[in-house]
Amino acid sequence: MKTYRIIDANLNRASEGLRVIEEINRFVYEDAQAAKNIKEIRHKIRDASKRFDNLLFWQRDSLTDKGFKISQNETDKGKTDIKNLALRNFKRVQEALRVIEENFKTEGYNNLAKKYEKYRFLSYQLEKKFFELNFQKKPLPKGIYCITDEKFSLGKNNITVVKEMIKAGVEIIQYREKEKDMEAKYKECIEMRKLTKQAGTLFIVNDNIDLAIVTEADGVHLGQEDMPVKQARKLIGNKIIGVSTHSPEQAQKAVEDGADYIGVGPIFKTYTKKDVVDPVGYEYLDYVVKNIKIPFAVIGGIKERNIAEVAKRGATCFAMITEIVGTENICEKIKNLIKRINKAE
Ligand code: TZP
Ligand code: MG
Repeated sequence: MKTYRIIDANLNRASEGLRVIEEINRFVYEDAQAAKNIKEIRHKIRDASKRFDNLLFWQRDSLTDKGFKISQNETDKGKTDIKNLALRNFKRVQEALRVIEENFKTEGYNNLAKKYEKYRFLSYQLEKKFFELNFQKKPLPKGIYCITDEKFSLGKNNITVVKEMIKAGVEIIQYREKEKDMEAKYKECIEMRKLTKQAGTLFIVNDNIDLAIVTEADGVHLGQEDMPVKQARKLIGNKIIGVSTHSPEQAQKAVEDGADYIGVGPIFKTYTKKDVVDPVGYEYLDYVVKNIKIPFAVIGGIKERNIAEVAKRGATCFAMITEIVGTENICEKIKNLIKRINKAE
């Protein structure tokens, strides 16, 4: 009969652990789908042993539980963080499910034990998904890295342009807008974040780390005059930090400081950026290909006519402004650019 006391305690443990995870998904990450998935398994765990409810209830005697005294006397281990909290609760759920499974087996309820085993495996999957989604940084995608700039967008607004980029299937978009005030930029970023999230496109904000954080972008792109990487890291946690570099020294420093990727350029002459440095040409690109171990995106004057050449020298991610935003048919342009890259390989 004591087995039912164990099962009861562990059903509670599993449900409570799931509830903690559910709330983290709901309130911290505002991920309604994940919260719903957790809630479903929480209910299934309860429902599966519903017919034992009475028995379990009568076996319960929480106040004389020796474990209760032990945990009450445990000293406070200090502050933890959300990641740890979620991890601990996933483990708690899995352990509890294992205990339920084993105890139902002892009582001869093998099918029920199998059910709890299934829930345990489901919880491993949910755990993997949770950490992938919220904590694992995606590497810099290969291919086209789109950057906005409304004044070169042939009269289209930034949102329209971003919708076309998404439609073309690009995997990363950077919001770069030098002419607007913070409020206008904030509104655009909020809208773009929504669109890119739905599409699964990485969304990076240029220059303003505060804007990147409040709009829940995937990361920030910093120039040499912007906030240093080490300080930015303190604010943005493990989100993506990209840094513009123009020389081997800057590249080395970005790596040492913990940047996730670097911009390499301007490869060619460009009139898009005010006070831009002279083209670095292929010499610096060759250096990066050979010596730098983090991902990089080439930038500056990249066009359909020269992209293959740059690809042949070892670049795999190509950042562009005017070649993409300054064309009538963005989808068509992106298709053509990809064709050129693929041919160069
Ligand atoms: N950083 C180095 S060059 C450049 C930036 C932001 C401008 C790139 O624009 P374009 O139109 O692709 O040459
Ligand atoms: Mg900048």
